[in-house]
This record gives sequence, structure tokens and C-alpha cells, in this order.
Amino acid sequence: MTLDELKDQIKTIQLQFETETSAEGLRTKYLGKKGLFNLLAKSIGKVDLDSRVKAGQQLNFLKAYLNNKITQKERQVQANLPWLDFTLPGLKPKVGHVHPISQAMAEITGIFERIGFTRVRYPEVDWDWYVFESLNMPPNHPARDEWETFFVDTPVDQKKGKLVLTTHTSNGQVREMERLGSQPPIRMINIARCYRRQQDATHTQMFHQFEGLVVDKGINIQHLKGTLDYFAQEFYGPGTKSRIRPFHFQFTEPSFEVDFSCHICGGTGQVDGNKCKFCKSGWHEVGGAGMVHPNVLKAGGIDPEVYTGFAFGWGVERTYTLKEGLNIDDIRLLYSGDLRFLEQF
Ligand code: FA5
Repeated sequence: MTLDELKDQIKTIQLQFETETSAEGLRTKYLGKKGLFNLLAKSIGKVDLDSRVKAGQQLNFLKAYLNNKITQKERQVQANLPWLDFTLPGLKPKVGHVHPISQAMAEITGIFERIGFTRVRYPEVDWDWYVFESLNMPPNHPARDEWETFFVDTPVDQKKGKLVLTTHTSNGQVREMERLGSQPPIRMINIARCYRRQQDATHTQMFHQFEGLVVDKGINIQHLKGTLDYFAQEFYGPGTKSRIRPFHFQFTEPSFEVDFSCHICGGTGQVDGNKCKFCKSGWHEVGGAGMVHPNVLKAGGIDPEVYTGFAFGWGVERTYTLKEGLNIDDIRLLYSGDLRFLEQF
């Protein structure tokens, strides 16, 4: 190669560079390891010996030229970038939190675990046997009507009947007896989703219940009442009382409805001489309870002549929304997915 030919090639590279419109990738294209400059520099060995020094100078000139031009272009790009103030405080990413009902379930679990209950979980789609029949509600029993049940359209099991969406957590009672090989003592707290065909300010189609079950020798109503009072004080605060009223459930005998005293009026039903607007009577109903029916113990393989037990089942949403300061008058809000509501918890 002659010196003139080398100069021509240098010129061609310069002309090519002048047509570049963007600064992006220029350094690699022209000055990179496999860039145009290096390709040309390799051909210096082909230049006549007496012109090599000059050829080297020409190449150095090209390198400096490219370096300057590329730096200029890069600076132009930087100058056009929007102004960035690195001293400004950063944007905080939104941080989520545990849903209020999950918080309530964790708190309820803790309260019962402190007095020796074990948290368990049982299927939320379960057999008719566990949801109704083993709980002393044979097929076609009118008491079943109270549980507005969603049935699952699947083949019926010969022994356990239809599959249903669990209407209450009481399906865990006989399951827990089976899990422990029908060997008391039993101290279970079962918290799960339940489903009923209901929808208004105090009912949702999907809700949660927590179910307590205690079975042992000599268990009586005093143990139930003591447990209710303990829970009332732990969950709602000191001074909260529990009250049981006669009721009917097929799976407990005797059966009760459970109320807790209202934190606004302290259970009196009166505020400054007027009816308490929050409770209207001094008490809030939260759920049901009772002494486990002998037929239920038998269904779980436990001898009712030797063992007795108590059970209770309450709505988590109902229990939670009665907490002081919450003032949630429509439990559907909890499942509305509305962040303006949820972010307050
Ligand atoms: C029962 O479900 C019984 N299994 C409770 C029980 C367990 C009694 C063990 C005896 C022994 P009940 O249908 O009353 O009972 O429901 C209990 C509570 O669940 C209600 O007081 C209410 O707080 C809650 N609950 C019931 N249906 C809904 C619903 N659709 N939406 C929200 N909460 C509900």
C-alpha cells in the first residue's frame, strides 16, 4: 500500500464520520477493538518501508481526530439531557401491608395460642358429612336451611355426600377429632373462609369464622364462659364482658348466642341519658357457642359418657369491626379493594 492510498482511506473514514447523526455507539464503531481505526492501523505493515513513519503520523492524526469529534458529540448529548437534581429526596415506592382481616386473624390466633389452643386449617370446600351430617344434621333436616349453602356440582361421595363450600368452620370439629385419633384432650382454633348466599351491610358471600373446640374429661359451661371472658378482655380491652343467651344449634346442647359488652356505653345501653347509637342495647352479638352435642362426639369416635366439650364459632369480620375506634358500618368495605379505605389500617 502506498502512503497516498492510506491517506485516501483515512479521508473516507473521516467523510463517513461526518455523516453520523447520533453519538450512540460511535466510540465502539470507530475506536473499538474491532473498530474502523484499528482495522486500518493493521494495514501499516503493508506500507512501503520508507513511508511508514509518515503513515504512523497520519494514523495518529486520524485517532486524535476521531477521539475529539466523538467526545464533542457525547458532550452535546449530555448538554441536552434534562436537569437532574441529585439532592432532591427520592420517590418513595408504595409499601403494601397485611389486610386488616389477616391482621385480626393473626391477633385472634395469638390470643388463643397463649392459653394452649392449636391453630389448625381444614378444607374450605368440604363434604356434606363434615359440614352438616356429622354435626347432627341428617339429610333433609330443616336446620340445614339456616346455612344458605353453595353446592359444588361434582359427583356425590357414597359416604360423605355432596361437596359444598363450607358454610361455617364447624366442619373442623369432627375433622379435628379424627386428626387426633379420637383421643382428647382437644384444644383447637380453626380459622377459615366460609361462604353463604348472603349479601348486605353485615353479611358477605365470603367471610371468615374462627372456631374453638375443647374436649376433655370434665369440661363444662364455666370453662366456656371463662374462655369467652378471656378473649373479650384480650381482644377488646380490659373491662369488656361476655354474655351468653339461650339459643339453638343442632351440634351443641345447650346452645348459646354470645354477646360482648359495647365499649361505647360499657354494656349499659345508655350514653348521657340517651340510647347508645352503636349497640342500642349495651351488647353486640358475635356468634354462637355451646356444649358439644353427644352425637357429634360419637361421629368423631369419642365416647360422650367419658368426655365433654365446648365449641364456639364467630365471624372474624363481625368480631373485628366492633373494635374500638373502627366504626365500620358496612363489612363489604373490607373486600371492596378500595385503597382509600384499606390504607387506613
Ligand atoms: C354458626 O355458623 C355456627 N357454626 C357457630 C357455632 C360454632 C355454634 C360452634 C356453636 C358451636 P352462625 O350461623 O350464627 O353460627 O354464624 C356465626 C357468626 O358468623 C355470625 O354471628 C356472624 O358473625 C358470622 N357470619 C355468619 N354469616 C355471615 C356472613 N354472610 N357474612 C359475615 N359474617 C357472617
